[in-house]
Amino acid sequence: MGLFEERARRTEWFLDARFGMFIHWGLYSIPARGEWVKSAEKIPTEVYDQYFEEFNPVRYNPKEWAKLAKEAGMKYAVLTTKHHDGFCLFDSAYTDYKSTNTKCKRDLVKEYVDAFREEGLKVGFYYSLLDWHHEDYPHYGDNQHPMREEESFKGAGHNWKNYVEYFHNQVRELLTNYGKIDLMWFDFSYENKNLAGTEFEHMSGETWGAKKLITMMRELQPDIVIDNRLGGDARKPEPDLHAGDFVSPECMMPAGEAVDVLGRSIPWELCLTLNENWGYAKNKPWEYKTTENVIHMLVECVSKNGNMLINVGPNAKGEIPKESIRILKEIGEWMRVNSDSIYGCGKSELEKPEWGRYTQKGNILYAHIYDRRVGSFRLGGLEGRIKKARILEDGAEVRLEKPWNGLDYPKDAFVQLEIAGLYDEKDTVLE
Ligand code: FUL
Repeated sequence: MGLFEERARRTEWFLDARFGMFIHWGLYSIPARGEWVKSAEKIPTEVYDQYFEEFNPVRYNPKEWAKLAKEAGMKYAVLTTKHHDGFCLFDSAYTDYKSTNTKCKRDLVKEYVDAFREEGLKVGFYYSLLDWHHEDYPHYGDNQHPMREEESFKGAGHNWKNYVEYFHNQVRELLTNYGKIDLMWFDFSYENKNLAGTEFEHMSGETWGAKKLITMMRELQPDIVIDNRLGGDARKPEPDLHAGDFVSPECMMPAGEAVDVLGRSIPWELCLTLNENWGYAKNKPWEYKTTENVIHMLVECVSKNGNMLINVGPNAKGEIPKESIRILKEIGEWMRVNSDSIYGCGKSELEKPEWGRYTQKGNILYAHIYDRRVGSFRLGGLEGRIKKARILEDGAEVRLEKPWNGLDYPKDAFVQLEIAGLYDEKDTVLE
């Protein structure tokens, strides 16, 4: 089996799931100014370490998080096991900078894995390739490591090999000590955007020892789905070993589906914040996206063959912000009656309609009508092809007006239409 086929096999559940929860949590939940705070505010390590001394999330109850994710209709989750600040939420043998050494003394990752698994969700790990705590990681822009762009990335005074060994060891721990792990979300970000166009712009798989890493990962967890942030080209007909199983656009809706050079669909996932930050910040209610907006983005992703990973940033006590909970519960209400139009669905060959989006599963077309004020719609390209139309939420018949296949759609009802029996069994070509 070629890499392309293997990827298709591995990502089957992922593509079916379509919707997941991202969780950004760590020491930065204490300053509550986002997960980049150490670098953004140039906080020296001794000062930042005060948060390490203090960290004690007494209300951390991942069972509640898992219930919420499930209620929202999410099928998987991804937790930051280590973000850029280097703090580990798991009991690593390779560092003291870990949750088990804080006041709480808990392996937060273990509890997360157990809780989410128990709710029947797939579990994923986020792991940052950056590390502002490790002495061999040459970083740029904070007080201790002022910008030294003239140095090679491997930087004088930093033993890059040691760092690579360190993080490979941690990945091994993560994929050995917690049972079956479904997804690995590596992250790399430029600490200084001025690096664009310099020799540091493109971190190659070689930088991360990616070949060796992926080989080890596949031995430990043959079916694990891995993102694309280790570098490598996923668009090649035979993708690089470390190119990853899916593309990971961030907070920016792609114009269309992701395809390789042969035009074949590549799995992708949009990760998105509910507010302005990934890590906890004291966001004002008006800084949150509306529920309707998030649902539209989910539909948009699916209509382009993509997934959506919605972020929550629990606070220092271990709680997901109330505003995020409210939005997720509202999404859950929508998913309860409309999830057939999401799970296992993908792009329709029909053109994007003006009134909303289509998603499709086999010969069932889901018309997501956004504009609540209009009572009837003309469905271009479907003349004579619709056998019946029903409202997904309540199964109510939608009147079809021949010969145009216009739909007499009830006003003010924000629901999805399920148009079943779109074409004959053999007739799979849409005009
Ligand atoms: C970025 C990171 O720098 C952000 O902090 C966040 O984790 C996001 C998902 O990826 O690259």
